[in-house]
Amino acid sequence: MREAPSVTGWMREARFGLFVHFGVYSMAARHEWVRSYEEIGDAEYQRYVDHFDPDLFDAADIARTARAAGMRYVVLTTKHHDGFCLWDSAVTDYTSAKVCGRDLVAEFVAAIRAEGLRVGFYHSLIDWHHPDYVIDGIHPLRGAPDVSALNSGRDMGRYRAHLHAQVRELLTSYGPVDLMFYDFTFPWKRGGRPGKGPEDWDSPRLLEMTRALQPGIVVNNRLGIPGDYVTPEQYQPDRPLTQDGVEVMWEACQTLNGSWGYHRDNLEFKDPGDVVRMLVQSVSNNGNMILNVGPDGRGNLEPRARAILRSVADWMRLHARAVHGAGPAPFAPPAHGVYTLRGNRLYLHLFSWPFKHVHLPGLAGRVEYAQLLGDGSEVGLSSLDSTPQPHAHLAPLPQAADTLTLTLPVTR
Ligand code: FHN
Repeated sequence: MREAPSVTGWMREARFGLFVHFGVYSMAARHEWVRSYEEIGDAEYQRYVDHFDPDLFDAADIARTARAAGMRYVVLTTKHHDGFCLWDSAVTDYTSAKVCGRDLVAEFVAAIRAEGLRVGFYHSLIDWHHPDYVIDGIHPLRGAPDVSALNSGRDMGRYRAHLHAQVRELLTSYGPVDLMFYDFTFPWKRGGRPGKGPEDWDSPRLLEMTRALQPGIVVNNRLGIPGDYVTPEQYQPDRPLTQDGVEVMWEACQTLNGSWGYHRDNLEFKDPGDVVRMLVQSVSNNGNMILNVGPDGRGNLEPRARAILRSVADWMRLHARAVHGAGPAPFAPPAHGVYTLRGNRLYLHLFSWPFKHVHLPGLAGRVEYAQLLGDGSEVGLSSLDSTPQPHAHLAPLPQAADTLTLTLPVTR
């Protein structure tokens, strides 16, 4: 795993990104894998394509929402597993440009750059629509005969050429691209599904082309060969991640409600406190978090997602300095929180408020000044002593995961 300079240069500074899963599956409004889960054939799936009209897809709105929430990069699904492309590809008509006259990738790139954010492309290596893709997701019409008959005459070599051609289009048509999120490689059989190995994509050549076309780009690890960062999926590492004893950059990718694509009837959303705790926990372990939104069937950011991002924005407006450019601290945090460190400022993110005082193991006498980050109010050092101060009583936390700023003496 190599750590390209661009990773330390901006990803560590950014710490927080927005993932956007949008496509014709958003109209099914029940999962981006709907075509596979419900074994929908091409002809039946065409109804979503034929009625695709993202009139409320507003990339500028997405960019503003991301920046307000403290997100410094945004990653858009250029094509998900169903093969439908959000850009004007020359190698297929299965695109938003052909269906509704809009190159949504072009709109996205312009808006994200205008907001001063970094551009990321998600690109699925899988393509259930392409006539030569044979690995999985080829579902006959319900009740149709033998699948192998469907696969006859398919040529993965032709599919690889198509895949590389589309990546070349994306990396040569929209100016500088900061991040590429390829998805996904899984070389082992699972649940009767065939594996997807790096040889299926010719990953080494695809990675070489990616870097040649976009020299500063950061690439994830889902080509099935080492990239610039690893991508824990919907879980939070509880320590910095290493490979062969070397620390690697990681980015936890998280959903708001367990679904990447818009899911109308899924009501189990994380609350803003969950998001904030996951974010600072990522940073405290030297990682990033990318949080997903799934615009609805018209391309609109649904109200439930907007409300959560607005609350996260309120928290980040007061606490961004404890996230952007921050990282792990060389101290063991107290049980009810995590530390992030930036310069000589140690940030203690308290997830629950201790009844009487805050234990700061190993910091007794080393804290020069302490304040609540949210309102800058001083916190008496006596409350922070590592020895219990029966009289010390800190004000109750105004909100979940508020943060004490403990300014350590500047090392002389
Ligand atoms: O199958 C996809 C899934 O739909 C989604 O795009 C996630 C995002 O990380 N990636 C794959 C599952 O790991």
